[in-house]
Amino acid sequence: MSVEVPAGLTDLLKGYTLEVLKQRPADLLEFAVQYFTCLRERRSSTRGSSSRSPVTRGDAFDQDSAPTDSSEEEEEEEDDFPDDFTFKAPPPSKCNRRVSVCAEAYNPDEDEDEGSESRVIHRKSEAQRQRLQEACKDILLFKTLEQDQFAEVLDSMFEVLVKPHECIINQGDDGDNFYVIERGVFDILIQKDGVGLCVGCYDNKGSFGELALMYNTPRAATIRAAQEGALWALDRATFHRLIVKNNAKKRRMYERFIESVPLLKALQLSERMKIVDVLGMKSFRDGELIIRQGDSADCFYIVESGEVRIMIKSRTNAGQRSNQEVEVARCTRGQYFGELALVTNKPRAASVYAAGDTKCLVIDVQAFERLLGSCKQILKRNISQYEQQLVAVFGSSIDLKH
Ligand code: 1OR
Ligand code: 1OR
Repeated sequence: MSVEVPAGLTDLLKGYTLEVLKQRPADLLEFAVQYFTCLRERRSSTRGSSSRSPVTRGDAFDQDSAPTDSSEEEEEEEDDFPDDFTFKAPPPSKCNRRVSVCAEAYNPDEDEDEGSESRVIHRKSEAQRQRLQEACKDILLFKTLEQDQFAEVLDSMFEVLVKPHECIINQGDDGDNFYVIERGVFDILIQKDGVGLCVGCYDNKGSFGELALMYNTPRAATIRAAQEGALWALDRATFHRLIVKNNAKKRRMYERFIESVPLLKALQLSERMKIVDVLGMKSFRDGELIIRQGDSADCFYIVESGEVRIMIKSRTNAGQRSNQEVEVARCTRGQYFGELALVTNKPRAASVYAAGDTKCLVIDVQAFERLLGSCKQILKRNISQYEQQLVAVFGSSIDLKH
């Protein structure tokens, strides 16, 4: 029995399949409805006008406005599939509840329809799984998850390969995914007076894209690949279900403690809670190295319990650094360390070890820059005290701030 395949069917299905593979939607049926509706609208708008006027349906649609000749247009009409048609699925309708940038945290407990039925699993090869695990092992937002929640996060993540200069996130857009960096350098750009200003970068590690998903705000920055790279993405629904819900728990756990940290007293409650939302917790055993003098810095610590020893390599008579370490200070509950290298943009000035079992809250450098701006004066004042101490201990005058 021979079956005639209607003209255009193959292209129609191929287009849909390609978009599914590219965008990996959580709900294939919902995506199909959106995709084909959009395609139909595109077709009627093309038929309705002799020229290819772009469809204006907001951010969700992205198209090539390259002009084509009339013969091509005829061909398209025949198979019902315009070849300049590209489709970007609009985020789920919840995303339309856009609020202002300084909004309070979105309350996950109000969300009822993000239950386990919306679970997405992206199959991975053993090699992919290992690369994913390696990329995620130091991600602070994952540090306070239970083991099974973390496993679910890993199951839901999917690989995204990026080309040089590709914008992964555009400032002002709605949030779709949260990204963990496997490899590559990514610039952080902020629009100022119509110009994109580079305010920092991620160098082969870290994560971005959490803010729009946590607070239901437009993307706060543009993230652009400086070179070819690889990312792991976590879709918005899974991020809400696992990370944002976990944040509600984190707030309950750390609210009191964070309020008691002297450094953070200058901040407003909502600012302190934003710190809680992005912090991670790390435990260290007695004697474990937390920071190594001379290393480059990517985070800041607050001691939650236990104690740490700050050790500096002493100098020889000739002024050379010897291998002998001298204890110069200790930090206990509520005190912080690891700010100096972030403020000065220099390598770590001292090594830090756990003295007994110790727990520290950890904030990454981007969140430090973003959230602790108003604490910088206090930080700088305390850094001046290090300098005086340095002279007292080593008899040399070193400016730690520059
Ligand atoms: P998002 O979902 O808003 C853009 O999408 C992401 O860029 C954002 O989440 C953060 O993960 C990341 N200010 C705002 N967002 C930043 C910043 C940042 N850095 C990284 N992101 N600042 C730069 C700090 C070095 C403050 C600039 C004033
Ligand atoms: P960091 O990012 O350089 C090591 O990483 C951290 O140790 C440093 O930030 C400070 O947070 C912390 N001199 C240098 N670093 C110190 C000192 C210190 N104390 C704590 N840190 N001095 C002790 C002053 C009481 C001067 C040493 C002679």
